[in-house]
Amino acid sequence: PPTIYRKDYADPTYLVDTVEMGFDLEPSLTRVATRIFMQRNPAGSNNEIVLFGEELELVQLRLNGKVLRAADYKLAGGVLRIPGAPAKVVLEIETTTRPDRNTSLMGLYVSNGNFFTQCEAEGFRKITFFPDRPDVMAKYTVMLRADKKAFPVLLSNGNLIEEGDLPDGRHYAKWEDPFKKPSYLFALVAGNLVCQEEKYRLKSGREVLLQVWVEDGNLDKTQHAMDSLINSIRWDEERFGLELDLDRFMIVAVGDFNMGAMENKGLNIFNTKFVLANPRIATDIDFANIEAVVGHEYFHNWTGNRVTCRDWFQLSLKEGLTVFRDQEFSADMIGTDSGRAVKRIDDVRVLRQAQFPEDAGPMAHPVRPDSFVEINNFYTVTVYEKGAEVVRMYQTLLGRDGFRKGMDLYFERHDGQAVTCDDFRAAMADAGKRDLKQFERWYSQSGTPRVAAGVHYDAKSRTLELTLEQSCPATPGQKKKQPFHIPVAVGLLDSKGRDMPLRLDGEKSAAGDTTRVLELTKARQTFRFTDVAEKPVPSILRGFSAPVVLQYEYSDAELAFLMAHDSDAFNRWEAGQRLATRRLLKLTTAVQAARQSGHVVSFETVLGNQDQDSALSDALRITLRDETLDAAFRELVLTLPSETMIAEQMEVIDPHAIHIARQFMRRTLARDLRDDLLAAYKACGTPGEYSPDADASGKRALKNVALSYLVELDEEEVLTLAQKQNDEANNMTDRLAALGALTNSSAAGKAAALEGFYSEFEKEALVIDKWFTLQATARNADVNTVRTLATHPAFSLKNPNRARSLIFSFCNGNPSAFHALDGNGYAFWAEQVIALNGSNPQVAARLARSLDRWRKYTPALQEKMRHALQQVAASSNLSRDVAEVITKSLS
Ligand code: B3K
Ligand code: ZN
Repeated sequence: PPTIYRKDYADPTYLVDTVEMGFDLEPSLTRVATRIFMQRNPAGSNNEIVLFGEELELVQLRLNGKVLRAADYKLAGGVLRIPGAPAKVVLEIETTTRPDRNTSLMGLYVSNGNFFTQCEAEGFRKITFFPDRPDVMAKYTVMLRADKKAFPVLLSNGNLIEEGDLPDGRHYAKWEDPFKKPSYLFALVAGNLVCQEEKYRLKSGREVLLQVWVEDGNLDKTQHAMDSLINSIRWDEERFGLELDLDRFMIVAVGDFNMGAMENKGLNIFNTKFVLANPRIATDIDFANIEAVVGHEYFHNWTGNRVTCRDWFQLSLKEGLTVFRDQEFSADMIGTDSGRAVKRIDDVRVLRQAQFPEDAGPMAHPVRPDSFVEINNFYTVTVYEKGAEVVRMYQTLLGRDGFRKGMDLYFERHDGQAVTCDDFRAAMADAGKRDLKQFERWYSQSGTPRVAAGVHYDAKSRTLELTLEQSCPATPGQKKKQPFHIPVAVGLLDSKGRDMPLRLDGEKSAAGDTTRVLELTKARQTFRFTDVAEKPVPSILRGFSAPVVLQYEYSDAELAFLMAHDSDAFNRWEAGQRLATRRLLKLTTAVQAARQSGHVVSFETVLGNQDQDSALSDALRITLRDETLDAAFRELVLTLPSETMIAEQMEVIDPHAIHIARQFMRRTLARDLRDDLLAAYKACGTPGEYSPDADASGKRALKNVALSYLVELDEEEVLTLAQKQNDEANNMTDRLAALGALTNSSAAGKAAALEGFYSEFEKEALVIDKWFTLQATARNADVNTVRTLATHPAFSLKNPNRARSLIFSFCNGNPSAFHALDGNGYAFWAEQVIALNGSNPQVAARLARSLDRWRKYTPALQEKMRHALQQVAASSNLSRDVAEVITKSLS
């Protein structure tokens, strides 16, 4: 398959003014009639009309009323070309598709008897022939016709302008979207659905209709999505002055969906996972995710829909920006400073856990990629989460007001247009009167930059020199990197742990702010602080002010000091993570050494002897006891870096040694902190009515992390607590935590608890997903556990959520079992990738990514991984999606 390059961008030859579509919806054969009013683009290079179409039956094609014969156009490889076309064209196209056979879930498909569409990135071409590219924006009118009994609800973008009955038990609905949009934002839904609706008054006084559509029986699970939508609308008005531009806004939930959700204009389509919630079936994390995703899709209405991307290389223009907006929205919804810090820590954890490895692996790409084979493979944590960090850096550099001015200018200039990341950067630079030329490198260079810091304090002159040195490792296609423009937020702590005034050399006096954003633009720079009364402990990269790895040799004592005192909550947490990581790496090395020496009786003894260091336990105890800190924050501090996170710190990854070391550390901490954990568990017990708010969910998080440590002790008393919580929980958060604790313990009742859970929630697909995940990631699970679960009647590879709940959870979330020495985990992975490749290439390609860090592992594992990769590579009918991932992994 060919590679597409950003540098090859060419303007469309024809632009579309309006599109009229008629659908005769039948699951086995749907007829689509499309009328496209187009004009030659003065910027285009010729008079050839270029349309894309895939898996379509072309019934008839008419140009300005004249039927085209096969000789009048060329149709090959999914591209239909009509050469020598006049300046003004009305193109009429009749096609048919087979939605019930569409297992890729792209284009028009059927899920549980209802019709849905997914067009981003290039799914519209599976519905009709069209210049399916985001820089072709047009107004759409859509007529839907279907059997009234089977499909009583007919929805599309924009406003409903007409509906009525037709002969033979059929009916119709006509929708008109008043805004120009690219084809990827087209949507239709038809089926047997019900909705919760509310009228909402905008700040301007205009009233809008809000609807959340679900399958019958789920109306008791829509309130949180509705509340989240209302909060999103209000927030975008307040924070960015952006108003909902439609009179009607709909969210529809569907059980079969490739990703999280889709921002189709006025008709957002969501994975049920990000809509349906009530305390019985959803955890605190689900509630938070729903708020974030509802916000995200809603915010796209401006950042993505009103202003869209010129081409798919610019994807982060809308995605990075919209993730940043949803992160800020969630933080503002919590409202407190400490709550904001918790949210920030959560987001950085995702970045480090998923994006840093991507940036260091064979699929590494810049935030604005230069090439791709299959665009769907580039909806990545780099484009989304690193992209959001890049947007956050504008705000850090320009300030909140400056950033807002930049956003205002962006909309002033580009409303209704399809633009580039450079246009966004120019708006920021012009509004803030800043030179952001060098900042472009965040878009063009891949890899995670390193910032090494060194400090030198001179007591005599009372000056502190902070030297920052940046570098960036080589990534595929990019050997040498140029320096980035990096905002580094810094504070200095005195010996009592207080923030010191900051005065840079040359400044008249210290600024009021005790955090200073230094701008690192050269490979190496020294910043000199004067009037520094005593030798400080530096707090560097506060709030994680840039997506980099900070290298600074803190002593253990300094880390414990920062954990106890830093006014920057992020760095307080970070200090604990550094301390834990350092120790975990030491223990991992000890496990490897012991294994090498041959006769290991028990790692417990070996590790117990080698490391009696209590610095971490002591520091954690102080945090745990500090009731001035939010429970949510204490929970984050108590949570050790994941096995994946530790793996990324190693030259050669040894998943089993990491697992043993981390488990040992959890047991040690459980022993050292037993009484405090028990006290926290009891203090945070929150009976009474469930609420997903930050305070209540923080308490549950702390309580449940305490429980998970305590069960490591295998004491009767604790196992009884877990069993009791499992039996009495009045919400899914506590229930699932208890079930997890039991499953990972030796409790007698664990099998019964798992069975009880299944039968209680058998009818709740999203809960059964959790049931599969819990078992796939359980400590005693191995590939055979997962193989057995895959034969369970409730398992299906065809439903993406279910596939992710079992297969992805095991391959990505249970490293020590997946990387079993016999290679059986990899063999299983290869089978599943091949099976999914046949039905759903997009989901298959995601799973294919599970082995892309194979070169980092021990030689024995590498060999087996390579074998599995080659097995997939050699299988027939490999999709473009999977082929790209496998080829890049092996190259
Ligand atoms: N824009 C969609 C993602 C579409 C993915 C296509 N493979 C959801 C979102 O980011 O909001
Ligand atoms: Zn998005």
